[in-house]
Amino acid sequence: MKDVFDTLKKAIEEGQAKDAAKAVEAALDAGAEPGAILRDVMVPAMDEVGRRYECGDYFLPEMLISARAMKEVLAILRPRLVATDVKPAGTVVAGTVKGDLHDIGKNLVCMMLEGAGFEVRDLGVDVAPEKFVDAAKGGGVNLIALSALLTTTLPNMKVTIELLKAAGLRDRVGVMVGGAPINDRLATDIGADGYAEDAAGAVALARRLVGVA
Ligand code: B1M
Repeated sequence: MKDVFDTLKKAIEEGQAKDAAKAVEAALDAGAEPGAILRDVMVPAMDEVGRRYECGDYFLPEMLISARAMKEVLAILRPRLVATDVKPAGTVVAGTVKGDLHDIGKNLVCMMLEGAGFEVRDLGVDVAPEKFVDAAKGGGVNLIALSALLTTTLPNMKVTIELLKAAGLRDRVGVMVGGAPINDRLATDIGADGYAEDAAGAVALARRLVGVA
C-alpha cells in the first residue's frame, strides 16, 4: 500500500490529475479506507504544495494544477465519504468568506457533514456576509459554517457574525468557523460558537451545536 500512497501523494504534489486518479482507484481496490487516504496522503500532499509555494519552489500555476488534481481525486472519493443512512441531523449553510477563493477544505467539510446526515447548502467561495444572512433567513437553517484560508479574509467572518446579530438571527442560528489560520481563541474573539481544526472535527462540532452529539 505504501507504494500506491507514495504515487498518489507525488501525483497531487506535481498536479498530475490522471496519475492521481489512477493511484486513488488502486488504493481503493487494495482496500484502503477513504478517510485514511484523505487524512494520511491527500491533505499532507497539499501541505507540501503550500510549503513549496512558501519557499519559492512553486508559483501560483503549480498551486492551481495541484488543486485541480486534488479536486479530481476528491470527486472519486466523494460517494464513499457521503454514503450514509443516518437520519437528518440539521441544515447547514456553508461557504468560504468574501475575498477568499480556497474551497478544497470547505468542500471536504461539506462532504463530511452530508455523510453525517446534515443537509448542506453550499454557497461556494467569495461569499459576501449579506449572502450568508439571506440564506440564514430561509426556514430550517440551524448552522452557518464559515471557512477562511487567508489571514486577510479572516475579518469577514466577524463581519458576517455581526450582520447575523443585526438581522436578529444569531439566537436561532449557530456559527462554526474553520480554516488554517483560525484557532479556538480567534473563534471566541469573533463571537463564533465553535471552531474545528479539520473536517472530522467539523462534524463533531456541528453535532454538538445542534444537540445531536
Ligand atoms: Co493559496 N494560499 N493562495 N491557493 N493555498 C494558502 C492558503 C497559503 C497558506 C500558501 C502559503 O503561502 N503557504 C497562503 C495563505 C497565507 C496566509 O494568508 N496566511 C495562500 C496564498 C497567499 C494565496 C494567494 C494570495 C496567492 C497569490 O495570489 N499570490 C491566492 C489567494 C486567492 C484568493 O483566495 N483570493 C491563493 C490562491 C490559491 C489557488 C487558487 C492557487 C489554490 C486554491 C484552489 C482551490 O481551493 N480551489 C491555492 C491552494 C491550493 C493553497 C494551498 C497550497 C492548499 C490549500 C488546500 O486546499 N489545503 C494552501 C497552503 C496550505 O494550506 N498548506 C494555500 C487542503 C485542504 C484539505 O486543507 O483548506 O486547510 P484546508 O482545510 C482543512 C482545514 O483547514 C479545515 O478542514 C479542512 C479539511 O481538513 N477547514 C475547516 C477548512 N474550512 C473549515 C471550516 C470549518 C471547519 C474546518 O467549519 C466551518
